[in-house]
Amino acid sequence: MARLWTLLALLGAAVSAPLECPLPDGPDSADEATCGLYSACVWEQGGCQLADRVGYQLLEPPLVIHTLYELLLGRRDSEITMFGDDVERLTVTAVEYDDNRMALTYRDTDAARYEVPVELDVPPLPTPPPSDPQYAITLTATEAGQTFGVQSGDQFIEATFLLGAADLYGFGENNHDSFRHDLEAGVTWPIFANGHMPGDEIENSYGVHPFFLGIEDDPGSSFGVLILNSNAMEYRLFLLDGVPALTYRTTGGILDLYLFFGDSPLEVLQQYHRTIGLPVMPPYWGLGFQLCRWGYKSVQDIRDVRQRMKAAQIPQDVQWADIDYMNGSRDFTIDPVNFKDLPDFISELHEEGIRFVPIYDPTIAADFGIYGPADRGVEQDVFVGWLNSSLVPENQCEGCKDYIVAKERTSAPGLFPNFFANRTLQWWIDEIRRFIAVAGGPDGFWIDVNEPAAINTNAKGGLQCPHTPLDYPPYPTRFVRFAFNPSGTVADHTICMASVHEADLDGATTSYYHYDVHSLYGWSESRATRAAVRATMAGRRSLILSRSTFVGAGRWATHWTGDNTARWSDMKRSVVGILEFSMFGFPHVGADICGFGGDTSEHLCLRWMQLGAFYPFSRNHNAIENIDQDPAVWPSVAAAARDALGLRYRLLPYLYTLFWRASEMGETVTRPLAFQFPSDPTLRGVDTQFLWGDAVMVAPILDEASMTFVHVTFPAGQWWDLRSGALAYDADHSGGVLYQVALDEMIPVFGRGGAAVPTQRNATTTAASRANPFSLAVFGSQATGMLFWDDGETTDTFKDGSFYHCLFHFSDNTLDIQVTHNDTQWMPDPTLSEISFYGVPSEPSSVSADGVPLPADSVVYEPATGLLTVHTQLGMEADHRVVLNY
Ligand code: MIG
Repeated sequence: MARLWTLLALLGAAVSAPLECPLPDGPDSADEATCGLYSACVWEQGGCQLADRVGYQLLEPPLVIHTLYELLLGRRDSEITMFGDDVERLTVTAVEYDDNRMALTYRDTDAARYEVPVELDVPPLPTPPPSDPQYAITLTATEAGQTFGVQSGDQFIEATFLLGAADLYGFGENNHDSFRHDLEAGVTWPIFANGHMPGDEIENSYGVHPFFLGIEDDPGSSFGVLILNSNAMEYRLFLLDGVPALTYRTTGGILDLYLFFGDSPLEVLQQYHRTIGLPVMPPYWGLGFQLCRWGYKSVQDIRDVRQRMKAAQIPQDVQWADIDYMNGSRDFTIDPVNFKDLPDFISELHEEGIRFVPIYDPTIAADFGIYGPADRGVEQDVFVGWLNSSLVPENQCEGCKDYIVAKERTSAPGLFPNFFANRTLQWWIDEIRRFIAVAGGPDGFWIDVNEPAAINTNAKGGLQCPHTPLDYPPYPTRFVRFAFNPSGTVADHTICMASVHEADLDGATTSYYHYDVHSLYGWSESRATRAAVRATMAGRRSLILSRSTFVGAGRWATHWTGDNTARWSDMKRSVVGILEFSMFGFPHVGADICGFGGDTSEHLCLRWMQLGAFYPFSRNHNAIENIDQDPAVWPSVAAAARDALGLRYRLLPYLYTLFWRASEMGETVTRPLAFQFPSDPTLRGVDTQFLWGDAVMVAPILDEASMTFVHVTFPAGQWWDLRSGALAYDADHSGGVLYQVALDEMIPVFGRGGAAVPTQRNATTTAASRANPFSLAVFGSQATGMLFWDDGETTDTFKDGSFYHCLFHFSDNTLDIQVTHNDTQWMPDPTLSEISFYGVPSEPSSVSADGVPLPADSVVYEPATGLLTVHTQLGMEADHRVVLNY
């Protein structure tokens, strides 16, 4: 049965509660005089509110052509306005794509406007009628004269929607304190790519993801909404007369909504990920532990750290290098003194089976004559330019032409590659190829500060943006009012909005104002860098880590949550960030373990290493001024890291299989309890624990006040403690258990009854662990699971069929291993050498494999826990049956 989900374009008359007028200086600036400046606002009951007659009304009866609905709207009262330049007529279209997806778009009927150049994977029109739609479009507005509370001016659009759910998640990138939105608090959050380090403020962060999800009811019926817009925007989720509502404001483009409906939050996310582009499959080594810091003084300095990691036997797969390795912070250069032997070091790492990933900033130093990338860039005209030459400042650097120039870290002023142009793409690929030739090949690319960041814009000593409406829009959003926007402008910490990107990537030639595509800078650089990987790395997956992201960039890049601080509160918030990015289609995501800014402490770092061992992207990273915090620094942290990363490395075959499912089917890897168990409303607010897939649950310690205990919430079912092998919880309802966890103990991690989880003996690199035989953990009396396995390195293995896949099924004391695909020419056939059955009530008289009883000493039963361990030698190229005989 189709569920009714109500998305109401606010009907002025239908809602009795007043809506706040969007005063440019914020609601706190409201006084009668200010309010009186806007004919769209009225001063009532001590507040500045939108007048009743704001909005649009239906001009003609709606047009319905099969799956397409079209409504023509006109302004309700053309005498009143907020900021002028109102769009006179709006065409609203609703399109039914299929059973789970529809779109709702508001366009200016009479003029083309900027639309986000990110292509979504939706069926071409006309679509056939959905057979079993999970939604219903009801046209209540059949009468001419019906009003719509959308305001649309040239640089300001506002709409308020009533939502059919109070459990709402998503929207970013913001540093939310909780995963579920607090509608009572009803905070207005800005969204716009911004390079400021996230703090405790209400601020917009690095990336832009105007996507949110609501869980409607107890069974878990859910919806998702993407508002495909890239201009500076803000949103407020709140209660309007007791009804969950969203007020959305943006400073340009159009209102372009994509709606997703499903029986569960996970189904909705799957629809969303399929639509925006499935996430990239990381290389296997990308799931290993990674170490970085800003402030390595030399190659020898990194070698020393590497030595102490080895001595402490802490797993490590990737060594990173920050801007320290560069000569004068210039991309594609190597410090000729302290990092002279970087190429040798990269080969040393490779010999050990360890990968190397260096950083790149987008800013290209204007050091003409001594710096090839800048010379070639100018020659090929690859940089972002001013809107027109009259805006070029008088002190423009020599040779900088009409390009926009701003300072980031480089000694010389910087130019900004325009990644929307094909010529820039060619130049970028060429520079990367040259660097690989010199350095001997980084394995991945860390593309930093691509909001893009610049220092002191519109403040003393920085780039000054001209007073045009692009840099000074009438409603600049809440962004300009947060404490760390010192200039109080939209271009704070970036380049001017009045600059231009020529674009010819997808054939059509056009040009975009930076104003419109600012938040796509990281997206476009991620795309260009992925193209460079394809062009230079011969079929290897590589790894691209991007700070700024936009809808769909998960197709190309991994994300980390940026410059956190070494505080317990930041560690706790990191779980929210990871859950949000897995909603946004970035399953490979992590936070800087032990904290980036500020000195960490032994205990914080210990608990953070344990949590971080379960970040999908697991990297310890630190800022330049701070004490060393690699896990080998303290014996206690080293021990904790060995244990936690040991478990991570054992679980990697399972984690890797989840990544395969994410990249092929749009599933999530890290999940909140609420999304996996949506029929239990008591789990909706849990954001201090998370799941890997549906089988493994991590309960980290996140508070200093409870440094040695954790209160674990268990969803209904059976859960086994992976540390002891004992049954931890068994009930048909959710519940809580308090765990004491001494500082030298591992945080609790659980396996879910019903799951069969492939594992592998751990080692200190994935190169080594991948060569070990497999194991299997079977939880409970009935369980299912699967393994996906390939060379871990080559692109498109699934598409090309060069992979291994099998299914595990356990019931009636019988485990079946069924091979579904086996093209393993690229590696020796995998072997299964150990099976752990959790929760076996009594010792079997014998265990047989393929009908042959195993020797008694291959079977170990622990009566105290019910854990039965079976040692086998099963070649995984063939099907097998293992039976517990009684
Ligand atoms: O202006 O490259 O978020 O991870 O260590 C700071 C130095 C630039 C910001 C990144 C951080 C990195 C730092 N970068």
